[in-house]
Amino acid sequence: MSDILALIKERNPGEPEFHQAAEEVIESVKPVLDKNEKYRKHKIIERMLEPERMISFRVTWINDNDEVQVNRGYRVQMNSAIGPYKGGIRFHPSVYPGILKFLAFEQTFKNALTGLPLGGGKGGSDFNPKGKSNREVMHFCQNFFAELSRHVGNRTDVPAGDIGVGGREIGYMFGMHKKISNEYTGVLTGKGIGWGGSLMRTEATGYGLVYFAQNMLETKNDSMEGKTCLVSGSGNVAQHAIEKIIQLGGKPVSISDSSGFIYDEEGIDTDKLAFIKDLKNYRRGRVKEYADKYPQAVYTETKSAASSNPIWDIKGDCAFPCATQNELNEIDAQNLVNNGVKLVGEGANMPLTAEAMHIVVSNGLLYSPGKASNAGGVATSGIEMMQNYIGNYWTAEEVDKRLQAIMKNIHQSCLEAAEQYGQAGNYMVGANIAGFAKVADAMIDQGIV
Ligand code: NDP
Ligand code: 2IT
Repeated sequence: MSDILALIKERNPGEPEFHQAAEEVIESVKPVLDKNEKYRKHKIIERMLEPERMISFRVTWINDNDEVQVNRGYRVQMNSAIGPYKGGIRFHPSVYPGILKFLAFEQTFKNALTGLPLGGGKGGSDFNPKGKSNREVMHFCQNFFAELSRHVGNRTDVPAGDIGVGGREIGYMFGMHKKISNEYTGVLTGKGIGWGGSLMRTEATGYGLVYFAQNMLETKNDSMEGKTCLVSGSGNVAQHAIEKIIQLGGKPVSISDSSGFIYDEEGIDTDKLAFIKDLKNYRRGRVKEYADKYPQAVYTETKSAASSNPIWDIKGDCAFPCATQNELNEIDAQNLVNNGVKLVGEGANMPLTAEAMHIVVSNGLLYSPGKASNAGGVATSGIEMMQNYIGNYWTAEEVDKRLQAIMKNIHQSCLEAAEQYGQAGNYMVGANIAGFAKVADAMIDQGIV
C-alpha cells in the first residue's frame, strides 16, 4: 500500500490535499484488499485515484470597470461506476486541480454511502465571488457554464453548489444551460423551488449532519438536548446545522468566516439565526457585524499565521467544523480533548488535518468523517434528481423523512463495516470501507474500462 501512495504522490505532485484524502482511504481499506484478491488484481484503488476525465477551461468575463478578466474553470469527473458524476461546484481563489481531485475522490465514497445511484465529481473555479456585484457574478456564471454545458447532462454529470456557489449561482448557470441546450432538464441540483428544485435541499447538509450526530449520541444513550455546540463557518452548512441543533434542544454558540469568529455564550437562537441568514445570504456581509447587533457576543479576528484556531478552544460538548478543509489542526484537536468535547461531526469536507483526526479518534471522541456526516446534501440532490425524472414534487415532510432514513442507513453502514474489520466504533474506517466496497464491486462488474 505504501507503494501505491508513493506512486500517487509522484503522479500528482504539489497536491497535498489529494495526497491526504488518498492516504486516509488507502490505510483504511488495506485489510479489505488483504482479504480480497480481486480488488488487488483489478487494481481498483489505483483506478479510483485516477479521474476518469478532467476538464480545464478558460473563463473570460468583464468586470464593472470594463476590464477583461481571465479565470480558470474545471470539472473533475472522478468515477461513474454506480451512476452519473455528481458533486458540487466551488468558487474560491484557492481552487486548483489538487483541491478538486480530493473533493471528487471523497465525493465518490460519499455518494456510494447514500445508497443512491450517484457517481463522483467536483468542479469549480479560482473566481473569487467576494465583493463582486450581482452583474459580475451573473456574467461569470454564464460564461463558466457556457463551457461546462458541453460536458454535463442529467444522465451524464449533475453539478450542484459548494463554497461560493448557492441558489443565486445555480440559477444563473441553469439559465445558461437551458438557453444553449434548448432543453429543460435537471442538469444541476439546488435549483429554486418552483423551477425544478426540491424542498429541503437548502437545509439538507446541515440537517443531515445533526441527524448523524444524533445517531452517534444514541449509541451512548445520549441526545442533542442541552448540548453546547461549537460551529465554524456561516454559510449554507453552518446555518442549517445551527437550525437543527436549536430544533433538537441544543445550544449553538459560535459562527465564523475567513476573517474571524463570533462566540455568543448565551447561544444563537432562531432570531439571531435569521440575522445571520440575512447577513450572509443577502447582504453578503462579514460575521463581525453580529457583535455590533448583539453586543454580548465576542468577535475575535483570525490570524492567518496563528498555530491554532481559538474557535476550537471554546468550552462545549460537540464541535461541528462547517467551513473548509484543514481548518482544525492537532493543537485545536488537543484543545477539544482537554475541554471535554465528546463529539466531532464534520460538516465541511476534510476539515480535520490527518493529525487532528488521529488525536480525536485515539482519545475516544465520537467522530464522523465528512463523507458520511455531510452526505445529506448530495443525498437530497439525488432526491431532487428523482423528482425531476418523474416530474412530480414531494412535500418537505416527505423529503425530510427520506433524508433522516438515509442518514440512519449511512450511520449503520459505517458501524457495520468498521465492526466487520475489527475497528468497532471507528466511523472513519467504516465509511471508507463501506463506500469502497460498493464502488469497487461495480467497477469489477463493468470490466476494465
Ligand atoms: P458557503 O460558501 O455557503 O460557506 C462557506 C463558509 O465557510 C463561509 O462562511 C466562509 O467564510 C467560510 N470559510 C471559507 N473558508 C474559510 C476559512 N479558510 N476559514 C474560515 N472560514 C472559512 O459554503 P458551504 O456552507 O456550502 O460549504 C462549507 C463546507 O461544507 C465546504 O467544505 C463544503 O465542501 C462542504 N459541503 C457543502 C455541501 C453543500 O450542500 N453546500 C454539502 C457537503 C459538504 P467567507 O465568507 O469568509 O469565505
Ligand atoms: O460536497 C458535497 O457533497 C456537495 N457540495 C454537494 C454535492 C451535491 O451534488 O449536492
